[in-house]
Amino acid sequence: MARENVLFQVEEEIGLATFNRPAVLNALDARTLDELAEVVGEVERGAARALILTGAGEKAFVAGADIAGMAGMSPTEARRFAERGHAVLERLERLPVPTVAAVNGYALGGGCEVALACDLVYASEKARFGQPEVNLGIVPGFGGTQRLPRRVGAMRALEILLTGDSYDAARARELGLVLEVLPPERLLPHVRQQVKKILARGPLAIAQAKRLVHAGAGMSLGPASELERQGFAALFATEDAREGMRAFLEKRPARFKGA
Ligand code: CO8
Repeated sequence: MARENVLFQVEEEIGLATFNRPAVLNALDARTLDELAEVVGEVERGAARALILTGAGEKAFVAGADIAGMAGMSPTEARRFAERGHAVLERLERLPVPTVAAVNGYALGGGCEVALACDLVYASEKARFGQPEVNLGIVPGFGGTQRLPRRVGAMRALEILLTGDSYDAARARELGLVLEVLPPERLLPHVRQQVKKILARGPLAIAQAKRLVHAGAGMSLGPASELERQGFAALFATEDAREGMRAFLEKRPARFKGA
């Protein structure tokens, strides 16, 4: 079946995935999660050197899981739905290339959880963030109770999760959910600019930095530091590390090959 709910295009090696159900503010149903998994699969197979995620339409990035689809679920069906969401967001998080959420509007519930699974989050002035699940009598099921405290700290996460409040972009930045807030028309150009800057660096080093941050987050400091020592040493076997350091000493820009 052709993909409709998540559009995907690649320009200058940068993938752009657009959640595309504007009539329901890009809410995530099972098909949308499957289409996102397909897009992540394409990037895993080398389709793009970075992935930007955004939402179609004026109003929303993703306004959450599809409540109409969830309303009649049994606990078993809810568990399967949560497993589907977790699986795709874990694959998104583990991509070796940088992932960036360009949050153009509502990022609520599952939408906020998608942003939390991205490496970097930029927002338009129109964005709103929140985990409103408690208003529905449920809790986040796509990683929000775990990634949110890791990103903003336990107390801030608990305030967000327990009140169900939503936060404008400026407040979301103060909370640590967002790096920068931009006028809507500047959001994607700015994100592309940031991505291009990253892509000019050594790709193996970028993949290693991502891997170390994510793998180390669940470990205690001792084993995590050992992981860093291994990752640091491993890069010294690459041509890119030789080239990067030689280029510095020769006062010229480095030419990385990803090898
Ligand atoms: N699911 C389904 N439909 C939605 C959703 C959603 N999450 N959000 C909006 N829509 C629909 C509306 O029903 C409406 O449809 P219609 O035009 O047919 O009435 C259309 O989108 C436009 O929305 P509104 O008219 O409500 O637009 P407003 O500008 O008035 O309000 C809001 C915008 C504030 C974003 C409002 O739509 C809203 O509160 N939406 C729900 C937000 C929410 O609660 N999100 C969290 C959902 S729960 C969740 O994400 C859990 C994730 C983990 C799941 C784990 C599985 C077990």
